[in-house]
Amino acid sequence: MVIAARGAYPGGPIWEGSASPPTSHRGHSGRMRSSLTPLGPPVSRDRIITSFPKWYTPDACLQLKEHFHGQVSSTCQSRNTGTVGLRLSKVVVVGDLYVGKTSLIHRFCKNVFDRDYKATIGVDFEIERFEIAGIPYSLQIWDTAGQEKFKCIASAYYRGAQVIITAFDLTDVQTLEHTRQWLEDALRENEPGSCFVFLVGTKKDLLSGAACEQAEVEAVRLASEMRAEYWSVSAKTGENVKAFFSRVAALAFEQSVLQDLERRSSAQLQVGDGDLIRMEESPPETQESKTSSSLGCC
Ligand SMILES: Nc1nc2c(ncn2[C@@H]2O[C@H](COP(=O)(O)OP(=O)(O)O)[C@@H](O)[C@H]2O)c(=O)[nH]1
Ligand SMILES: [Mg+2]
Repeated sequence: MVIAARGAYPGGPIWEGSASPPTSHRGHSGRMRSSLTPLGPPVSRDRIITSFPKWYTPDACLQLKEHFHGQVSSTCQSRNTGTVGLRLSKVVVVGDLYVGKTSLIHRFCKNVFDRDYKATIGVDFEIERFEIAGIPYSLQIWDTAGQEKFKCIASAYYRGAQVIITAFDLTDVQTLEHTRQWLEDALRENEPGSCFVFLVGTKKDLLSGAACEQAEVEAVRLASEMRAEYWSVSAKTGENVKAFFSRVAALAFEQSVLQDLERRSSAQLQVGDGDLIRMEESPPETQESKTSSSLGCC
């Protein structure tokens, strides 16, 4: 598999991790252009998130909070989210062939379910723009290129992911058993503890309510072991698809804002430390002038 990468576009968004945009992007040039421009067209109404989206089941969820972190809310209100609005957060979708990964992405991004959709050829991603708590935010959702057939995906696919979605077919228990291995492969390419993990059971429409509940028991147990949040969805009917991706976006957004705040405060601390050392070394009468000149540099 070849992932074409030419690095960040000048003036474009900041690419999280080592994820770089492919140079040619099949069929999405219009979408790319708008998402690369911070002042692009307004996001569609159903991509506007104002309150924290809820989990699917409290038995396997990443957090039970119903509101944005207080610090995140106030940062968003004061529009002080730094570079968060310019970033693309990388989301990778993994799982066995035919579990419905491409269908899930297509349902969310294009609101279609195409039964005859051909197996994915070549690496592909979709960019979905959101507005969360008043701040623009984009997910870059990567689909595999059919390499999952060989149980081997190039490491560049996983690298720099903020979110890992492991998908399995609710009607095929073997695909659930394989999710642990997919997750291991994806985590190996990322910093420990840096990714949100989701376990998603697909094709919910093929099961009765009772059969779905039964399949979910084992899936929820495994999700807890994997420290993943569990969701059952149907790309065919669209059930839970939007709610699921809204949850992904909100969790990733909140983490991005908090990380940005942390980065900025530690940068300020470093500046402060430097001043402190200089102040100790300086004779008392020059302290003030040194402090103001060093702050002026920054
Ligand atoms: N009934 C049903 N079929 C689905 C659903 N999602 C995918 N499929 C079908 O499952 C097959 C594999 O889907 P695809 O998205 O190509 O799987 P991928 O290989 O994981 O990307 C296709 O025939 C899809 O039409 C779903 O939610 N419900
Ligand atoms: Mg596919």
